[in-house]
Amino acid sequence: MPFRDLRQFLAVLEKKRELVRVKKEVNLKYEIGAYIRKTSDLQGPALLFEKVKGHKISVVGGIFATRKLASMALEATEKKAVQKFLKGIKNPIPPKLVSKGPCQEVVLKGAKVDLGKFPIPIYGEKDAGPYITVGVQISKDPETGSKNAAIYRMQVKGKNRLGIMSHAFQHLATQFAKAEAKGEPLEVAVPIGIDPVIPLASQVKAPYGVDELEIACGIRGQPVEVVKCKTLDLEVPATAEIVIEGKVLPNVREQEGPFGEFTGFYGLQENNPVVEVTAITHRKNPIFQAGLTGLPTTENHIMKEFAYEATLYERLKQEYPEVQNVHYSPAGGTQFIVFISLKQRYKGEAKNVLLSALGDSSRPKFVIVVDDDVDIYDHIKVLWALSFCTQPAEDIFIVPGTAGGPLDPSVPEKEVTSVMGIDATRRFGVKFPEVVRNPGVEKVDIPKPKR
Ligand SMILES: Cc1cc2nc3c(=O)[nH]c(=O)nc-3n(C[C@H](O)[C@H](O)[C@H](O)COP(=O)(O)O)c2cc1C
Ligand SMILES: [Mn+2]
Repeated sequence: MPFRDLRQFLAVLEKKRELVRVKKEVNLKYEIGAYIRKTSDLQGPALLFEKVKGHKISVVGGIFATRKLASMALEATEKKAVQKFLKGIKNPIPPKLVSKGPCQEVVLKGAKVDLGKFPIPIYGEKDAGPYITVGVQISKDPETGSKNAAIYRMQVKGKNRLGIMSHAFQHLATQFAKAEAKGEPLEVAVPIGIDPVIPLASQVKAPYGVDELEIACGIRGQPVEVVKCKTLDLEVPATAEIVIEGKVLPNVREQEGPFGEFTGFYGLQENNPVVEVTAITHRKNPIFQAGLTGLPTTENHIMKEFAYEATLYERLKQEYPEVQNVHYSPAGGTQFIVFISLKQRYKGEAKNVLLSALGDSSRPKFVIVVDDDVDIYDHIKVLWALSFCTQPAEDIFIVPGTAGGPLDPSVPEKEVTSVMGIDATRRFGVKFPEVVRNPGVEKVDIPKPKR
């Protein structure tokens, strides 16, 4: 059964000892960020901050801090999570409109809107201010009405004012450009604290016009119940903890950032669009969801893994059925480094797979293809194959001047990069030495040390 809301997921995490309650009072400025940083480095658990200084609302953070937590959100094993995603991508289901939902138990409009009443953390030392980092921005195309759901960070700038950062190639930016050309605002609804499948599904690189919320419903195998917003012509998940309703203002740009980016570096300050908040609705005792972005690994990276892997796997598999698995390393921000395992059938196939993967719209920078006996989820094993199966002069190639991922501080020109393909499969068609094995290792059960 899919989760009805965030709370059901948190209850499961707590039962499985993957969530702990922080009883100590914590500060919104840096302290919540520091806690999530530490738990991310320690590989979990998720954290529920019960006492936030100056606030009655509790904060949950780090619920996607590890791949295991993300797979629990999908109610799948780590191995099956990609398949579950594919099911959702191939079988989207429309959400179900209902007349009311707990997310609107409290409705704040007009002068009652005050973002300062919500525990929105400041994460990084040089961040420009408090940031909403795991809301899901729901919006629609001003001409066709097609919907979109994705995550774009929002900087708190006042009681009812937020900065929003959507890269030009993202779908909200495309919708906003159309609205702005007509001199109109773009409505955007931001549910915070929802069934965790939804933020994960929002990371699918779906074609423009495809609603990622329908993909989430497909992954769940059941529609998400949605309610009409109070001040916008949009619908939001009925069981959200908090919903921000607002409008991206046409012809307004303000400085946004700096913010500790997914690259692990601070991004440049940019002039970005501004959202005027028209209403905030919430449950009676809402939980605010925090989420960390920064030096890998953070939940920002984990959240993208299954979605990106499912999309690239599906595309490559159609061209090269011998592809076994695809893994985006969080070290590369879940974008810049891709590992692929291949049951190579003919000479040169690994290089063709490399060329195809390097041309993917997710814009990887380094792709390594290994044989199918190499565990691509284990960096040591991939680097082992690189060390002992690769001849740099023959197996590595570089393509200069391709369109690259955003925010890469190493590029000489914005979003233009060289990319590298590495064939770390064994030399094809010649006898290669056997891998050392220790018989019976799978039967060994190490006794737990007594403490
Ligand atoms: C935690 C988190 C924060 C993100 N912040 C941003 C952001 O501020 N701006 C942005 O353009 N993309 C951001 N992304 C990536 C987009 O959500 C992602 O690329 C998504 O697929 C875009 O959807 P779209 O293709 O519908 O535009 C973020 C992702 C995560 C997981
Ligand atoms: Mn989209």
